[in-house]
Formats: sequence, structure tokens, C-alpha cells
Amino acid sequence: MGLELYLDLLSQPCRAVYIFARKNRIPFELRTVDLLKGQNHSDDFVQVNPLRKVPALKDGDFTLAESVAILLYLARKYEAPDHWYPQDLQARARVDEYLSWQHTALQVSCTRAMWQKTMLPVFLGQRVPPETLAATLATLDRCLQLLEDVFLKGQDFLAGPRISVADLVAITELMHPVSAGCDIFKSRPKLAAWRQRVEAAVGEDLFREAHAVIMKAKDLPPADTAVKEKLKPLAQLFL
Ligand SMILES: N[C@@H](CCC(=O)N[C@@H](CS)C(=O)NCC(=O)O)C(=O)O
Repeated sequence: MGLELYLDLLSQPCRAVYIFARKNRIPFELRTVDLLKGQNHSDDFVQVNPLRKVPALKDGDFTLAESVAILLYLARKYEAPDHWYPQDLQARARVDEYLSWQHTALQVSCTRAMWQKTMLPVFLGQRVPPETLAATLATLDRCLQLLEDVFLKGQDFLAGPRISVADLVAITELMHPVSAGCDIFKSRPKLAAWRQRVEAAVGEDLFREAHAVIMKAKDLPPADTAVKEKLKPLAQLFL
């Protein structure tokens, strides 16, 4: 069996992996893991990723979790064009710097914003205290400011003059709050111009396709009781 990618495009790190693989014409079998059905807890999936999270990769007997590790594995194995993850020591270190920062900063606030605006109230019927949402959006705003002031300072992309995996990881995160109705680009022309550049570099059709599921998340019908029970432990993490 060749390369298998276990994804649910509702998930932002899955979208980064999906776009990277498709954009670089990496052949893979898509194994959809439906998070809302709890398929990440199935016996079969746990064999692939005992951490029970997507994305996950299987390449023959080799399995791998964590989107950043997966992106770098794919970039190296398939010798993706240099700009995605440059060979140059310091250019690569800039990409690594962003990837290290985002996990505890942008990923956290984008995930919380989407859950607090969409998944909890709309899908699971759970009230989110306004002050909780306000605190999340304030943290998100501070992250957006850092994107503009630190990472995008004087350059077109987050880690240099050309698109890299850092930009893919960032844009797929940012589309999470966008899908929930947060107009995060409105008063941020610098970030909005960067988004246009990233979309153009990825290709608008692929970008739209990868985000189709998340952009419809706010129209999901309310979950039934069994799904609510299943997602309860996860949902509590975002309150
Ligand atoms: N740091 C991980 C995050 C993976 C992650 O949290 N995946 C979520 C979807 S975005 C998941 O699978 N959640 C299911 C669960 O926790 O039950 C990465 O970047 O791959």
C-alpha cells in the first residue's frame, strides 16, 4: 500500500496537509476520519495514530502523527520545491520558528474561536459565556497583530519572500474563525493582502475545495444525543 493520509477537512491541520499534498501532486489515498462521528476513536484508526487525532499518515508500515511532522516528512520524501521548506539553514530556521510558535498561539485561539462560535452553540447546543468568547477573540486579535508585526514584517510571506509550509499552516488556521463569521481580515489590510498572495500561490480552486467543508460548518444540523455525549469531553476543552 502506498501513502495514506487520514484526514477530516473540518480540521485545520488536515487542510494544511491536504493542500500541500495536492499542490505538490503527491499521490495518496485519502482515508476520511469523520471526527463528528468519533471515528478517530475506532480500533482501526488507533492502530494508525494512538494519539487519536487527525491528521495522520501511513506510508507502508510507517505511521506518523502531528501535522508539522507530516508536512516535513512529505516535503523531504517527495522533494517538494525548495521554497516550501528551504535547504538554507537560516531560511529553514525561519519556517521552523513560525511552526514552533503557532502550536501554542494561533492554533489554540483559532480552534477555540471556531468551537465557541460554531461547534458549541450551534452544533452541540451549549451556551458559551460571552466573557469566555470575548477573551478568546482578544487573544486571537493579539496573535493576528503578531502575524503582522513580527512574521510579516517587511516580507510577502510569513517566513520569507516565497510561500512555505508556514503560510499553509497559518492560512488553514485562520479560515477556522473566518468560517465561524469572524471578519479577521477586515481591519487588517496587510494580513488581507498576504491571504490573497497565499490563495494565489495555492490556486483558488484547491483553496476553495479544501475549505468547502469548514465553510459550511455553521449550517450543520444540531447533533443528536449520542453525538453530543461522544463529543462532551472534547467540547469541555474549548470552554
Ligand atoms: N497538534 C496537532 C493537533 C491535532 C488535533 O488536535 N486534531 C484535532 C482536529 S483539528 C483532532 O483530531 N481532534 C479529535 C479529538 O481530539 O478527539 C496537529 O497539528 O496535528
